[in-house]
Amino acid sequence: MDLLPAAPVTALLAAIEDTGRDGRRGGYSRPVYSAAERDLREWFTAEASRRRLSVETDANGILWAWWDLPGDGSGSESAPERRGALVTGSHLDSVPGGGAFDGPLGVASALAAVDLLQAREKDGGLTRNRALAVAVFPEEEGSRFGVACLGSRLLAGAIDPAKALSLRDADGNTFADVVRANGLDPDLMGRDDDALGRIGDFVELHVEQGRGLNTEEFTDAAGRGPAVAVGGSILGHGRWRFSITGQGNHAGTTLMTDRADPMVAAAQLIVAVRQTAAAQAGARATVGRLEPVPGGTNVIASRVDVWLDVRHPEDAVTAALVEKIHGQAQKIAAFEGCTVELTEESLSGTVHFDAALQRSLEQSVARTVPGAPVLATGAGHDAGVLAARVPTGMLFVRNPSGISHSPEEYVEDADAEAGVAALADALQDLL
Ligand code: HGY
Ligand code: MN
Ligand code: MN
Repeated sequence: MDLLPAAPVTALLAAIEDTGRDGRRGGYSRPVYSAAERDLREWFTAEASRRRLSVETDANGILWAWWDLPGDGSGSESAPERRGALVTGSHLDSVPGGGAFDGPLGVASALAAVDLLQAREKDGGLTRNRALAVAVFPEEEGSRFGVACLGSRLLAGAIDPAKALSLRDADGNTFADVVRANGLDPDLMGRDDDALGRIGDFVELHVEQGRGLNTEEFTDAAGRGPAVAVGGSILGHGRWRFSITGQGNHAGTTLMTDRADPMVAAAQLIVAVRQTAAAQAGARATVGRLEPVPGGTNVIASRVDVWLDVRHPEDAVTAALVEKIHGQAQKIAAFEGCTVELTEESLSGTVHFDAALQRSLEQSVARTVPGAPVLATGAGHDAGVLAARVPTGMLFVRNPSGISHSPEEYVEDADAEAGVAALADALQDLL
């Protein structure tokens, strides 16, 4: 079998660097099932097929590219054995105006690692005892339908399919309508024990999204941190929506004393969120999205929706923070003559990765990146959702900017290649 020359991961990423560019926000906007994300799925399917992986889409819209074990040569090939396979991969959807690496780096690195492993197998340097799959999970960011890791939650049974199917995007399209328009059957969505049974271990490589690898603890004299880290845990996180209702009115004819302005309440709430989180060690709370209705310059809004993202290592503290912020919102709303309603949109507890898998990753990665640290991440990942069902682990690749969910997210070529080498070694040891 003539193998592909090992594609540098930077070349794989270069092929999609113009897909889903956002001229207004900068960076990339690749919502799930948008034209841009569909183009990325096609890119992935073509690259996987070039590597002779067999690509399938499951009932939840997850892509699986299978590198099956060689047949027994009898020609009577029964269905390939895939139970307990080794799975790697990530996501292709992005936040609005996101960076080039959050998601695609893990997918491209998995393809590049397959190149290395296929070459090692051809040279007799790799014996495989189980199948390998590269998976792509839809709606990891929850940017279109509001729930993070929607695809892996459906697979793992971590969300009621009926709730998922009723989620709506900003244009009012339901998830059910959108998946149907993309060739899926909404009635088949939900926990998939057959698919879960095919995951023996899941290893996700991802760009480091904070300053974890750039702190003095890890950087050398030149200020360079290690190229790769092993994931230790994922910070618990949730999303809530505050709907503040006031009295919509005319900006010119309504005296200041006659107003019940939800925008003013929202402004006070945002400041209260920052103060409450800053007073709680280890907490992070963000309002990154606010939608006034109707949203006219000369209109006092009738309603303002405010989305809150709260994260903390202890789930009980996250819950207490949200409760406190809810109390503040109610006081602020009453003072402004408004009412407020709180809705929880998604919630994930703090996850500690499988200890045995983490140890295996540490040993493998040490061959490429001696002294690679174990890192807790503040970002959510499909590996965090799947951890409830199968052993999962993560590798992080150095991001010198320490910035993510922004066009400034960055990975140096040498570090990206080190990530592929580390992933290939980790997968080889697990195969
Ligand atoms: O929100 C997160 O932490 C992840 O990027 N979805
Ligand atoms: Mn991500
Ligand atoms: Mn992200």
